[in-house]
Amino acid sequence: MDEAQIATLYQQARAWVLEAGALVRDNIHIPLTVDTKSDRKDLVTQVDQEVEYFFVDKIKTHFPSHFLLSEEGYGDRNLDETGVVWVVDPIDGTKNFVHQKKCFAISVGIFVGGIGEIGFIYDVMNYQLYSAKKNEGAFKNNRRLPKLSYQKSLENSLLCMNHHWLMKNRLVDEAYIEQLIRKARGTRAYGSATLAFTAVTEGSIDAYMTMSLEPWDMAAGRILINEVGGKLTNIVGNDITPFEKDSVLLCHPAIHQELLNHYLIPARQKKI
Ligand code: 2AM
Ligand code: CA
Repeated sequence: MDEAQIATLYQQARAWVLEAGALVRDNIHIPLTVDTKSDRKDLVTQVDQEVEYFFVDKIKTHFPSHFLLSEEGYGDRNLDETGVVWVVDPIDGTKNFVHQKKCFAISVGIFVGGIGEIGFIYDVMNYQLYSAKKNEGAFKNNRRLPKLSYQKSLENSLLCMNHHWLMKNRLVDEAYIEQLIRKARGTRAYGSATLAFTAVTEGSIDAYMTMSLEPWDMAAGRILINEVGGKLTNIVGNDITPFEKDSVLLCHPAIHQELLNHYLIPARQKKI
């Protein structure tokens, strides 16, 4: 795919993301049908399904040779990872969508031959569109986001993480996480993985860690974070494969090694 084709794809995807966001806002107060998936806390609504179907319909009509990997099951069962793959989360942060009607996002990442080329995360209720094209920078609406190249210490860092890290769990020893939280300036939890990715990209959060994300939770975000020089690995420091589930450590480059070597790797080893 050449530069002109990527540029056309970017414009088309951008228009669809904005259109899908407007549809969600128009319907934000309709009664929701809330179903559960894997367990009682894993929610899905008709809006998740309708937004996903919106993308399926658009992509299959305009780009019939492209593939789609998406959360609610309307995508392709067999992906050709060497082709063009759209990775879509129609609503990321469904619990926020249902309970709060804010702090959720539409996320679209486009990969060509396994390489992330285009990413969009749309904070729907705040009308904030984060976008990136590989090697052309990350943007928040029309403003280019600066590189994360300034000095940063863990003591001055704000971490995005949820309560699971401090509860007894199978992945890490909570005692190391307690030390980490004592060392950092503070913590936040947003309930939307994609909005945590945008927060690290724009430097309002310095590290985001989560025990498990699906490919659609991080597809667009990994393209954004690359453009500002952030670090993305799993919690033992390995690269994350684009179309697979993994744990996540996303952070400012200056604190990546310290987070891994002093806290996350020992916390993980204690459990193995
Ligand atoms: P979702 O709302 O699209 O399901 C909440 O902590 C964040 O983690 C949300 O971004 C949510 O995405 C995601 N999430 C929730 N359950 C998950 C699971 N079992 N595996 C991976 N990601 C999950
Ligand atoms: Ca979702």
